[in-house]
Amino acid sequence: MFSQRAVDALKEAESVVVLTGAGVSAESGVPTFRGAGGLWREYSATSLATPEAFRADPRLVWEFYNYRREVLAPLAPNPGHYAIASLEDSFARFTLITQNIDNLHRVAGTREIVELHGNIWRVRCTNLGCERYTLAWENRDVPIDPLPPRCEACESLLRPHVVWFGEMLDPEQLRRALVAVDDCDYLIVAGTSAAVQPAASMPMTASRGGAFVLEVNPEPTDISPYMSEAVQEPSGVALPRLLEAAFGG
Ligand code: BJW
Repeated sequence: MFSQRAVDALKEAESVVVLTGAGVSAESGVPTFRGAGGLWREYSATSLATPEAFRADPRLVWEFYNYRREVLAPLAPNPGHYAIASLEDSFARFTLITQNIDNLHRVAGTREIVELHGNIWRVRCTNLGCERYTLAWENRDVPIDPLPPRCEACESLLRPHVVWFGEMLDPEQLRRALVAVDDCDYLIVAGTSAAVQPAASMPMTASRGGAFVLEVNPEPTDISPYMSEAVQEPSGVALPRLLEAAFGG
């Protein structure tokens, strides 16, 4: 349960950032990456979520992402996603920075979103010279077939529009995130283990800048001791309650 101080600081805030990770979608049925039941417990991250893995076996990597798309297709946002969407219109400036690729924040109605690690429903070309190299487009056909899929424009391999380990984040998405974090006076960090850079550093950056930083996670993380407050509850419970306490629902 959060303190009155956390509620009052939110009411007074003008520039709010919410940073989310896989835990925010856990109550929708999306598997997290680390911890019990996490994807990286069952599958090898280095064999499936690196550019080297894709170069070595694009078909295997596409099979993994098709499987993930099939798991995600029927899933819907949960009360945590909706609480975040409701926060957007309460502040002069609001940015959601998500590490999630599942699109559920958009489905819940959040408009100002930075997708730091991409979007699993988007596809782009691997050929630097192709117009579709940077232009990702949405493909919701599940599964993508035949594998591995090829670009209609240039016949090169297509890839999921996600950020793998060792890859640079999209510079524009990262720039928007860092500007928002620098500017904010309140940051909610929900459902992330804060194990993956550069997202993991953002709560500390906000804290050093003087923002109130509220962590929402049923488990303590490495950054918990440095937060203004850490609430050990599921985000689908804590975030609607925070919204209710600050704005009466
Ligand atoms: C609940 C809940 C409930 C459960 N309610 N909560 C500096 C130092 C050291 C290393 C690096 C560094 N800078 C870069 C690196 C390398 C690397 C990195 O950080 N490695 C670390 C593992 C050490 N970073 C990168 O490679 C990044 N690129 C980059 O920085 O480029 C420049 C560069 C490269 C190399 C060297 C130096 C610079 C790219 C990172 C891309 C991450 N990609 C993935 C896969 C995306 C595609 C896919 O899905 O397949 O993104 S990995 C995976 O982890 C995914 C997630 O977005 C990301 C974060 O995970 P998240 O969301 O935190 O999930 P979990 O499972 O870890 O945690 C869930 C949490 O929820 C838990 O705490 C639960 O308790 C909680 N929870 N139920 C609320 N109901």
